[in-house]
Amino acid sequence: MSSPSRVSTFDRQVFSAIFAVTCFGVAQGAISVTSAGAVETFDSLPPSMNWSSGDGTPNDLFEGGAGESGNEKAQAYDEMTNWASIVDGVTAAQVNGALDETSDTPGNTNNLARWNSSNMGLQTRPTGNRATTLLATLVNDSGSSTSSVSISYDFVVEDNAGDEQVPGFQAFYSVAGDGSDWMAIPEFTGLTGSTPSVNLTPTGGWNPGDNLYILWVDDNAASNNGTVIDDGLLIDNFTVVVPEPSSIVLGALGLLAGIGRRRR
Ligand SMILES: [Ca+2]
Ligand SMILES: [Ca+2]
Ligand SMILES: [Ca+2]
Ligand SMILES: [Ca+2]
Repeated sequence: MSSPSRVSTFDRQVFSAIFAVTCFGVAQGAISVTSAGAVETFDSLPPSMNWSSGDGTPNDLFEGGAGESGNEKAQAYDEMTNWASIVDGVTAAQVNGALDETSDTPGNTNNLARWNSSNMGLQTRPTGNRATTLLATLVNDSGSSTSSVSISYDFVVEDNAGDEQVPGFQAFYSVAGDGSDWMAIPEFTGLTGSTPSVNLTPTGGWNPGDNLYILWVDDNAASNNGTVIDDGLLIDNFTVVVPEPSSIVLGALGLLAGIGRRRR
């Protein structure tokens, strides 16, 4: 027969295990951005809750319709000037498929974004679709609301012949993730090589526990007389920084808010 103290120890162990699993589950739900920020170096295939791509179903918006030819898909967005109209209504849940994997360098073509185990980064090089999507899902674990969040990464373009109809990525961010609030990120859009950085200022701020979604869309280039002209786009060392909450700054903001309320 177990003594009461042993049962108590067992209970504590069970509780600890449940607590650990619960915490682990929360931490795995998205890229955790603490007050120290976050850095993703892609040493292994990231979980789809953090980094994802289209789910590859035939009627997915970016995959193209089942009755659409390869050329029709590749040409679908070639004249597109308003990419915001394409992502408007797209939910984060529609871009929740796992990344594919490859070790080829330069990266070969695929309809999904991939983790490259040779260069330890994420890549896109579309084929067989309208565009390839890459989604980063962040969560504010800093413990504070922030009005701004800085994001940067290393960006490499492989086989850059400069003849794509829509070069580089079209990039957007969203807090809601329900398709209602995508905002363009010009600093990440149309690039053909650089280390981009941006300071995002989400409307209403970024509150503790909220997600922040970054969406990159890579147009599938229509072939030039049968020649594949799609560049390979590579992202590495994805870095997120949130400003340190300062009691002086918070105090000043509170004061300004108070003044604003009195003036209304
Ligand atoms: Ca890396
Ligand atoms: Ca492209
Ligand atoms: Ca295209
Ligand atoms: Ca193509």
